[in-house]
Amino acid sequence: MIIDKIKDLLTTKVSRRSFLKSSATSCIALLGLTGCAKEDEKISVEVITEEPSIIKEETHTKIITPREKGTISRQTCPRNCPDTCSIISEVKDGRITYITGDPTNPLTAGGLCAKMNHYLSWVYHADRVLYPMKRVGVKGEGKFEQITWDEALDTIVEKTKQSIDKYGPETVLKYYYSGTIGFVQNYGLPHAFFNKLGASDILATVCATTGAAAIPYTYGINRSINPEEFATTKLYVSWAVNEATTSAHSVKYIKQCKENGGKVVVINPMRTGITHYADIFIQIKPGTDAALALGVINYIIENNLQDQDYIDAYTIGFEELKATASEYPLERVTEITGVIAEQIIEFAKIYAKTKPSVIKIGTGMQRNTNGGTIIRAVTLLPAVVGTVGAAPNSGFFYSSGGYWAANEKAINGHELLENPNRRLINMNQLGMALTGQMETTKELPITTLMVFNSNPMAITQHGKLVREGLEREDLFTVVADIFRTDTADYADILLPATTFFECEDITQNYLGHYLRHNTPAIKPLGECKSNSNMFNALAKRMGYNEPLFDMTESEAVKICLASDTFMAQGITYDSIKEKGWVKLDIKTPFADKKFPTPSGKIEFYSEKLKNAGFHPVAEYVPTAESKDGSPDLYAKYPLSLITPHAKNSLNSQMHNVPQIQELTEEPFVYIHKDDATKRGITDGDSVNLINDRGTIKLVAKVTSTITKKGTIISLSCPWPKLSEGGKSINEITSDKVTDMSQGSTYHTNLAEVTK
Ligand SMILES: Nc1nc2c(c(=O)[nH]1)N[C@H]1C(S)=C(S)[C@@H](COP(=O)(O)OP(=O)(O)OC[C@H]3O[C@@H](n4cnc5c(=O)[nH]c(N)nc54)[C@H](O)[C@@H]3O)O[C@H]1N2
Ligand SMILES: Nc1nc2c(c(=O)[nH]1)N[C@H]1C(S)=C(S)[C@@H](COP(=O)(O)OP(=O)(O)OC[C@H]3O[C@@H](n4cnc5c(=O)[nH]c(N)nc54)[C@H](O)[C@@H]3O)O[C@H]1N2
Ligand code: SF4
Ligand SMILES: [Mo]
Repeated sequence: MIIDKIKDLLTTKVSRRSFLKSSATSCIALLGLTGCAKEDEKISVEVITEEPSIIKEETHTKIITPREKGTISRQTCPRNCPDTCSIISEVKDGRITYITGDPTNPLTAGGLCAKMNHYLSWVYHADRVLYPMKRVGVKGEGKFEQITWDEALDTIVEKTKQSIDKYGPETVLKYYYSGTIGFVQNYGLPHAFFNKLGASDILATVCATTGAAAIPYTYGINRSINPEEFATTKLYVSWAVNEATTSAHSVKYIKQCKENGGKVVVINPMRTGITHYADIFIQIKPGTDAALALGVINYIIENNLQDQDYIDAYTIGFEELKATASEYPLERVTEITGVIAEQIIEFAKIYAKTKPSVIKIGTGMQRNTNGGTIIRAVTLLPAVVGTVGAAPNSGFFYSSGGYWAANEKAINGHELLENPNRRLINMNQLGMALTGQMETTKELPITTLMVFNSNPMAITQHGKLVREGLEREDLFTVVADIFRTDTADYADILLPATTFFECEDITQNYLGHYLRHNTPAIKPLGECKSNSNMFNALAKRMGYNEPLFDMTESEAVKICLASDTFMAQGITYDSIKEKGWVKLDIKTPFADKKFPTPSGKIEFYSEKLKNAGFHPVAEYVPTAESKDGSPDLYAKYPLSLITPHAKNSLNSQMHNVPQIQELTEEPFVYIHKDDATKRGITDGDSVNLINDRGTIKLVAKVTSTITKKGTIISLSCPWPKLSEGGKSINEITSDKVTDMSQGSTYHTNLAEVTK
């Protein structure tokens, strides 16, 4: 029986190799009900040929071959990806037979990225969780049995109420992040249930809050230029970002910039795809960018290359900046950053003299214990050369998230929350919280954990502690997911979530100015429910009867659209549903040179920063795990480990899709040839990556260009159960938090590699 087959698949623990084999055969076995994309349905792809080889693999345009047409509908890729592609899908006999990027949308024009070209194999994956399940094996073993929705909801209600009776509602912890990032299915309706319940919330600082906290000290508010303008700028600085991997559609604008005679500078410890275009590649030591920024500012000021008219008119604190920057002469900056003086000078000159220019402030450098001070230092540069607000293609880009305008607060039930001071658990320290090591969990333990839109066993730092927490027999865990992830293996109740092809939503880019709608292409598979529908069902089973809990997805979308911004631009439900997307009218940021800082000017010197306990201008602070920051630890673990995102996966998603498995190598670590030789390691060796948080096994990739001596790189976030020894990179990453906003520090790790 097919259902037995699915159960079989759901009850076995798999190694990566056996998984590969089993997925391939189970796809064939299960075609028809769950089904994978059939061979003959595979979409032919034509690679954009003029792209350089490393980028060639990223975006694809499809050759649309003549075929029998089905029903067309429009979706939006809701992964946590800046591009938020518009998608067109075709359905025949209730089944999606074809997908493509919407060619009418300028930003995502046509092609989906290499990974999401395989969306059909994801939707119709044989291993999808299609029914509610209850755990029948030990925690983590992955043995489940199908149950009804009634039984699932009743069990959750009973267990949750028992916990609440004993400890109060804050014993329940909601854990979510960005599995899907629509306003309804992520930021909106699911939260109403937790607000009504009064559950502990998470401090959702895993991604980019550190930079978002730092920028306002300088400019008062986060306002980035339109990224489509990268194409017309004269100098594009890629600072701690890996565009070709993490935002495939921004590459075309950088390419156009080059074709228009513009220059490109890359500042990154890792040689990224975009380095192909770089006029200058500054391969910096991780966590040292504040020193580089201050050194460049010092060189500019010493050589009188700054835009003094702009500085006089629109900034305060220039004298303090000058004095602070003078503490960063070339020799000192070279010593800290590992960047030679000639390169610092070359960059300073080109940056001061080329206008317009744009710094793309990436999220990489902020994921360090000193991340806030780094971003603050980098934000000072555009003001020194007077680029902010000067033109549409001038200044900086951090994120378009500052322009998000949906009305999701009207559907998240915040008004139902009785205790606005409910406990907040930093999501970066889930392991500490679940094991009672966090101060606020010592007296009041977490006894019920409800996870949706997240896979903490793969994505959360210090995985060993997370696992210990999830293994607790007195913890009742509910996981809602599309697949039986590592986290799901620890669930007492596993709830089947829909994909975005099966529910409705709206989204906005964090790269660009587009609002997009997502129409369900097909009915939910099996007994899957969208996040909004499942948490509403749970709320009603708890006895909550507020109207919010009867709200449909369409009603929720309509409320989200009823925001002042959207209404002022004449956007209606019907219009966005029909076209799928609309470009918002957003003006050039800071064109009026008004900055909502305390002084109303750009603040080189910030009293606010000083009051928050930081250097009022900027400074270089060593990271908590580095030669200067922790010499003893460095003596034991002399390699700096950074763990950026991977090309063929989206955080922990797509790793289990057969075609992606074929594309992806075993989890590996890049190590410089000198570091490898010193340790007797050769390319392809199986090695241990070790620090005080644990040990994982990886394959060594020996390189002389991708990383420099002293820095090792391993990509995030493979499924532990598809990795050697059942552990992946986040087993050993740091759960310390950043200086501003208590964000994640995935790149602040010292480690050692042994054969
Ligand atoms: N294919 C793919 N795309 C993705 C994702 C994915 O997992 N896969 N994830 C999505 C998500 S959630 C996000 S937040 C974005 C992130 O998008 P990006 O910011 O582009 O990605 P990251 O990989 O986090 O880091 C960017 C770069 O920072 C560099 N870096 C690390 N430490 C430092 C440092 O101290 N200084 C400097 N100068 N550079 C440093 C890394 O080498 C890396 O190349 O990507 C999104 N897009
Ligand atoms: N080492 C290291 N770790 C990192 C990072 C790094 O740079 N280095 N980056 C971090 C960053 S920036 C981020 S944003 C986080 C991302 O962390 P997460 O948001 O947890 O990442 P995802 O893997 O995208 O999604 C988690 C799960 O959501 C499920 N999902 C997808 N759609 C739905 C849905 O509609 N409903 C439900 N219920 N589930 C759904 C997916 O199947 C997946 O298992 O990872 C972080 N982890
Ligand atoms: S992951 Fe990003 S680039 Fe790929 S299809 Fe989705 S939005 Fe587009
Ligand atoms: Mo992220």
